Parts: sequence; structure tokens; C-alpha cells
Amino acid sequence: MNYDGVRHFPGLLDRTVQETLVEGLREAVKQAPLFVPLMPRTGRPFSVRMTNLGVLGWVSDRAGYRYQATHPETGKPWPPMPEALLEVWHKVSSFAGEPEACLVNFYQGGAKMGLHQDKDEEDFSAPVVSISLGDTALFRFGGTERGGKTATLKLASGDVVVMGGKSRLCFHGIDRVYSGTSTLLKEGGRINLTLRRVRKP
Ligand code: MD6
Ligand code: FE
Repeated sequence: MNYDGVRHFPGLLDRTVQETLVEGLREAVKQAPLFVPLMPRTGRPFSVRMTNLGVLGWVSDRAGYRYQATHPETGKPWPPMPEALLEVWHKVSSFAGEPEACLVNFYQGGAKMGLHQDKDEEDFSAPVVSISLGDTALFRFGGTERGGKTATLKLASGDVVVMGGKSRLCFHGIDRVYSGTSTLLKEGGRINLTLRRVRKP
């Protein structure tokens, strides 16, 4: 399906692949624990918890948004991306290079994500590839101007969204997560993985 350049692949990842990805994440969070990011300036906490995989990770704190090579609390490098994740990137990105960053967002309780653009990368020539795992979410997206018209899409476990080309800088967010809609995560909730290129080629 194609909505203004936002591509949605419902159910692209089968249950086995989803379970493999979750298992890889369980290992990764032992090395790079979930942390609560803070909004720049206000210091208000995000409602999601985050971590990263790859050579670079996206972090947010009072100083601002940025990519860095190390975990903000442990100071250690981010764990590598498992092969199953790289396979998803190569299947849908149409981009020859490897992703440099995988942001992991974990939604529990009433966690949501306000409308934003992914624009902290130096280079926008590669798409952002997003993988949904666990409970279904209501994804909202619009154009490249804040305040423009928006549409929604439900993202279920195993769905993949690709934002590239003219949709690369679209505003988007998560209005809500529908608890109890997936059995993938024993503790419930939703995981979103976003794979990105960060640096100029
Ligand atoms: C989420 N997704 O699905 C949040 N960003 O939880 C994103 O922020 C996102 O889905 C860039 C491209 C696709 C996305
Ligand atoms: Fe985003």
C-alpha cells in the first residue's frame, strides 16, 4: 500500500522472524539497557523507553537530540544489529549500504509518540525502515509541514513501514497502542525498530 509515499507492508515478517527479532533484542538490552530519554530544554521524560543497535544510536536529553556511538548510561558501544534485522533492511530499502542505526522504542502502558520528523541524520538519501512488533498501534502521518492534514494507519506485529523519497521527512507519530492485541511479547506492549543511515555516503 502506498500513502503519499509512505509504504506499508502489512504482515511482511512472519511469526518466526518476529520471534527471532525479539530474541535478539532480549540479548541486546542486557548489554544496552532501555533508558528514558528526556525532551531537550524542558527535561520532560518521553513515555517510551529506548535503546539502540548499530554503530550509532539516537539519544535525547536536555542538551538536545543527536546520534552517538555509546549508550548514555553505560558508556559502552551499542550492540550490533542481528542478521535478521539487516535482512529486513535489504528486502525493502532499495539501498545498497548497511543501516548505521537501529532505534528501539518500547511502548508500555499509555506510551505514545508525538508527531515528529526524523531529521537528525546528515543524509536523507536512504529511507527509514520501521518494524512493528507486539501490540497494534495507531500510526499517524502527514506531509512535510507541521499542521498539515494527516491520515492514520494501524500497524500490527510484523508490519513494516518505509519512509523514503518524498516521504522521508513526513511528520509522523503514534497516537496510541491497543493493549492485548498481540501475543508476541509475554509482558505485552509494543516494540518499534527504526533502521536508518546517519552519515553522508
Ligand atoms: C513508531 N515510528 O512506530 C514510531 N520514524 O513507534 C517512527 O517514529 C518512524 O515509523 C521514521 C519512519 C518510520 C517510523
Ligand atoms: Fe520517527
